[in-house]
Order: sequence, then structure tokens, then C-alpha cells
Amino acid sequence: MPSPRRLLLVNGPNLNLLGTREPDVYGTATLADVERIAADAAAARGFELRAVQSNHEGVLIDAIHSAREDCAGIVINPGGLTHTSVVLRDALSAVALPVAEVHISDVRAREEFRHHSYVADVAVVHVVGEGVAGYATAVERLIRVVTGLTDN
Ligand code: CA2
Repeated sequence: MPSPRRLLLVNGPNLNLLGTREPDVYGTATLADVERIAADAAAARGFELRAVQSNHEGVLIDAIHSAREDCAGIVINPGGLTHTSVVLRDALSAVALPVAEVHISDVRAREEFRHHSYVADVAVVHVVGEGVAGYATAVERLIRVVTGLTDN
């Protein structure tokens, strides 16, 4: 079966608050803006994007499992779960789709506890510290992977 021209965008806990708090760290764009930025980057390359955001780990995991049916890859900002969740990492590993991990802030330059990501080694694309524009970068780089133009 040919690879579907669809990506899943996953945003984790608290990212629904984008644009309402901590603009110095996360900027002023909202979650709706982020989803539009990612969808536009995908559409420019002939891909659809399905977006999910949840504050509940199980909802995120169900969405990741569902992607196996009809998506070619997953773009994910796991939020704080990045630094805590073996469960989320196992779900990403289990579906065996190419994954792009994106962070709005530069997690490497923040508190020590943000330096480790449970997702990093199951992702083939990593984008950090580009603000919300990083979602477009992540989509573009992931599409290059899923269309076989590059391996990361
Ligand atoms: O930089 C990122 O994208 C993060 O994934 C954001 C997470 C944080 O725990 C990671 O270390 C880095 C936090 C998401 C919370 O988002 C908010 C947005 C606006 C206001 C408050 C929280």
C-alpha cells in the first residue's frame, strides 16, 4: 500500500495555553496558529495534517496508535511529557512511523531537567528553539524523510 499523504500533529499538555501565558518563553501565537502553520507547510507539499492536542497522556497515546492506520509520520511536541514519559515514547516506538520532535523553546538552554528527552531517540527529526516556526521546519523535514528525499 502506498504511504498516505497525511501527517499527525500531536501537541501535549498545556500547549492549549499558547498565546495566553509566558510570551517571553513561548511567544504570542496560539495553538490554532501553530496548527495552521503546520497544516500550511504540509499542504504546500501536498500533505494533509490531522492535529490533536490533549492534556491527557492516554488521549495522546490513542491518537498515536490511530496514526498507524492512515498517516505517514508524526510531528510531536510532547510538552512536559518529553522529560517524563516512557509510555509516550513506547507508543511512538510501537507505531514505527517516522517521528519529528519539536520544541518551541530552546530546551538545551533551560533548566537541567529539560535537557533529557525520552522521545529523542525514537525521532528522526529534531527541531528546538525556533519558536512556532519550528513546526513548519519539522513538517518540511519529516516530509523529506517520508518521501525518501533524505533520511533526516
Ligand atoms: O519548548 C517547548 O515546546 C516545550 O515542549 C514546552 C513545554 C515544556 O515543558 C518543555 O520543556 C518544552 C511546556 C508546554 C507548556 O506550554 C505553555 C504555553 C503557554 C503558557 C504556559 C505553558
